Amino acid sequence: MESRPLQIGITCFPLIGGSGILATALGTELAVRGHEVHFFSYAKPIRLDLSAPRIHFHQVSVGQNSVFPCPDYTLPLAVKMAEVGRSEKLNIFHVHYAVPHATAAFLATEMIGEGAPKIVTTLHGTDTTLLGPNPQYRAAIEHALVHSDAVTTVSQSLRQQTYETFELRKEIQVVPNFFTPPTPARSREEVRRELGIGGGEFLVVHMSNLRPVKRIDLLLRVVASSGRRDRIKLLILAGGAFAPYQPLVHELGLQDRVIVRESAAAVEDYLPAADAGLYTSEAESFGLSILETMFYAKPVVAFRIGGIPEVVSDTAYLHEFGAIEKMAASLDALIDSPDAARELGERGRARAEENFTAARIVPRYEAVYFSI
Ligand code: GMT
Repeated sequence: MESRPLQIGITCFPLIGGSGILATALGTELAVRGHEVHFFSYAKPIRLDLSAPRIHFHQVSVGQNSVFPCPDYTLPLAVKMAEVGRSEKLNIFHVHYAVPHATAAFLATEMIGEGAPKIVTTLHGTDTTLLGPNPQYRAAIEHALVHSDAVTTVSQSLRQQTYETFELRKEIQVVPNFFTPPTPARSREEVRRELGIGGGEFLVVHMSNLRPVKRIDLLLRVVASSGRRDRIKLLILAGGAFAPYQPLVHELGLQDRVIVRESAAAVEDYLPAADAGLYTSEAESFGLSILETMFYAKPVVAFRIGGIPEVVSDTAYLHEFGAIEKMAASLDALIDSPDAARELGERGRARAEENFTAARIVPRYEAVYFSI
């Protein structure tokens, strides 16, 4: 494979959410490998270290011009990408999410004209699953994909769904997500003390942005259905507001079982402190949080949906969507058999380290760049 340094523009959402986290990790790794990496977003991506060599950030202001009745992001983003694309002689625009990023990349390349960067679009889920079927967006997404030089998805499942959703006569490559577990800053004991976890209590962790697709209602119902609910503490590392779910916490009598940490909690501190991970999404193209949980050797219980089986294979307890009682029984089994739980967690870690490291995945993105 060719290996000269490239000038790469990465456009992503900056908030807590799988796609932005993955895009940030990818850009960071690419810079370590000698590429110049330019990030475009309306705010600094949450895990981006601006002091790292070869990392640049171009903030895009949301258009609030008084002549427009509504704010606009796509055009200012396209203009910024065109400006930097031209001045820095970018080779690649790698956009995460078709809407609006691939559309902005298309406009930017039209503005630049000859020698414009090639466009790589990575689909993370919502473009296909939520926006794809929506007639207000469908044609725009399809246009952006058709005009991308390469399209990737984060799982086979999302690739298949994308072909079923759009009229695409081009190859979609699957490049799975990766994760590099940071070293914890605090010990397991310290974190469990902070959380008030008593001896004999079993700490179940859930990390997500709490969007409706994460089915926090089912998450709470699984814990409420457990035969060992009085031994469980559920730690929710929330990338969104938890307040809307408080009434259900009370209805299920889980007030003293649920602990919430909102905003950018240090997952590398909380995951080692946990005993298992619980994920109840109704759709998940990959499940980056599940992969993060596996990297810290914590056994996972989840629904068998979307790309999750590709991530965990046989290293987790998977159940048909909605099978709350069975999920609760799996949690109980983990609580009752610490050795089996440890073994399952270790197998998850081995699978994660074998398949989903930066060393394995980043060269696959580089290969996509050089192929176009
Ligand atoms: O749902 C989220 O957590 C956020 C969302 C995003 O786009 O930021 O996540 C999607 O991309 C992640 C990274 O590829 C995947 O791990 C998630 O499975 C995917 N979410 C859904 O498909 C619902």
